[in-house]
Amino acid sequence: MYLADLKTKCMKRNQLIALFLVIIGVWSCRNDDDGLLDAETVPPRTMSEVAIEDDAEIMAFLQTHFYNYEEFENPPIDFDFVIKFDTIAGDNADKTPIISRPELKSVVIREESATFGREDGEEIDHTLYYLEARMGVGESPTIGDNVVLQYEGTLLDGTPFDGHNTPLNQYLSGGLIRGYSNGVEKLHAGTGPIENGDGTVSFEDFGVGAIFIPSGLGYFSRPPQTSIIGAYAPLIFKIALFAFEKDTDFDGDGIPSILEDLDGDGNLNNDNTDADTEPPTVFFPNHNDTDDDQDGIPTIDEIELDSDGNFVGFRDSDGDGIDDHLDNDN
Ligand SMILES: [Ca+2]
Ligand SMILES: [Ca+2]
Ligand SMILES: [Ca+2]
Ligand SMILES: [Ca+2]
Repeated sequence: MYLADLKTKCMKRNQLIALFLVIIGVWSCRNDDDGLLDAETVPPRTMSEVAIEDDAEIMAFLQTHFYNYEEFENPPIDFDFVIKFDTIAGDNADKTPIISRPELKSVVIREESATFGREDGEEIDHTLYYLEARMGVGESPTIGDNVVLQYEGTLLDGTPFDGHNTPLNQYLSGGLIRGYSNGVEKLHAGTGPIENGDGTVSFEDFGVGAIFIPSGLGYFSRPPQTSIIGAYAPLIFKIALFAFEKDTDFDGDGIPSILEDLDGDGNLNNDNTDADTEPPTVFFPNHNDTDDDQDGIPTIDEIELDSDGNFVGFRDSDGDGIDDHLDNDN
């Protein structure tokens, strides 16, 4: 049902793109508003200084907390496979801290301060930690895929700020914070959906994990206005990754979204071939643009597809090293 829904959603592409624009619009409004508001209420800080602080806070959490790894290792009957954190103290003084668990891994992700409207030109390497408490039996999605998951977001002190406790469809490059998308893509999906016979579906052997996100891969100085998240707050997301649509083609131009990450930096929202010719008020990165070079020929007519419409490869008709769909003088 859910994967089928994803397909349907792809066909309702215009609605999705409209949603994407709303999300971008929200961010844009915040950009406009931020100048005075943030200058008055939040002292401006550099990403380099905040990154060091965030990493120290996350490390301190990982050193002073454990999770219910014993339940994951020997699941009790009816165990819900939900990660629970607690401090290492008292009766739990002998537990293994998260930092020492082999399931904890990390990846370094570079982010620009310009993403948050800063003009100091900083590009900072952030460490994103992720804990795969249970590895799903399936594959991992890419940041260009539609996924089906449940999540809960909390601050480092455990205060929840957001969540969804039933299976939810998300496009991992659709306006979500980078640390979230780049963390979810490390987890493994399960099997399903399995029809339960009563109109509901379930998933089995899915991945369960937690992601520890420094604010530079989160909201940095610009948390959502209606949220309890403060400026420069590191975040934790607990995830149950059920399924994903392999090689999702978000804009329906025939190219899997992940292949529209031209610079291969794990961010689909900074690749926009025709940025110079798009109207100043819009920004359609290639994964959300059906005519990537804006030459009037849809991308889908400038690439190689098989008879079923599946992506086969790119085309370079004039042999200048630039593929046709990115070459507006071809
Ligand atoms: Ca990119
Ligand atoms: Ca574009
Ligand atoms: Ca495109
Ligand atoms: Ca074109």
